[in-house]
Amino acid sequence: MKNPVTDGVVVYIGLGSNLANPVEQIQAARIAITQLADVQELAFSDLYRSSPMGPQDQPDYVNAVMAVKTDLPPIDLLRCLQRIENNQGRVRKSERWGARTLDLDILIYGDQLIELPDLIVPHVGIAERAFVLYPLYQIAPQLQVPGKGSVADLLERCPAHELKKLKAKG
Ligand code: 5RY
Ligand code: CA
Ligand code: CA
Ligand code: CA
Repeated sequence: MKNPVTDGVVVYIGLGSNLANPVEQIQAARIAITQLADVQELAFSDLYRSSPMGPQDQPDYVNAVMAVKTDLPPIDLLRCLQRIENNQGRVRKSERWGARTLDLDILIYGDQLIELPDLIVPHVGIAERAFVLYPLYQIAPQLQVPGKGSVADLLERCPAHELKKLKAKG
């Protein structure tokens, strides 16, 4: 029998959407992730709206971060998250970093450094993205990002980018 206190790895997942009612997309993704077997929700940040980083010719994003505990290996978890993206109507376009109904990123997987063809963890953009660091700091202010330092220090050094808190997650 598995012990929920001692078994599994703590994983931080970034959620983002800027199409087809982003708030509802994020809420639906939260439910879908929590309903995965072998994944339990530990914490969920508020929702934040911000202008797009990267290509600017797209709608504002809504972002959040959740902490889960899981027994799934990183690649298995990635495949589950990609299936949820697809189920919520994500369409791959030729333009890099274009608008999407749902983007789910594994930000941090325990204390692991992962460099697989499909998966780099900690997430490559984590230190430069206020839309990741702010909600991450909200749910894990003491967290150390493997190989990169504390979330608090990363946030202090992150280029300013205005985030608007949307609503309590309820
Ligand atoms: C930069 C380039 C590409 C930052 C830079 C991306 C989101 C990036 C986004 C999101 C917001 C993207 C990846 N310099 N902007 N841009 N939220 N994703 N606000 O989730 F993030 S594309
Ligand atoms: Ca579950
Ligand atoms: Ca992303
Ligand atoms: Ca992604």
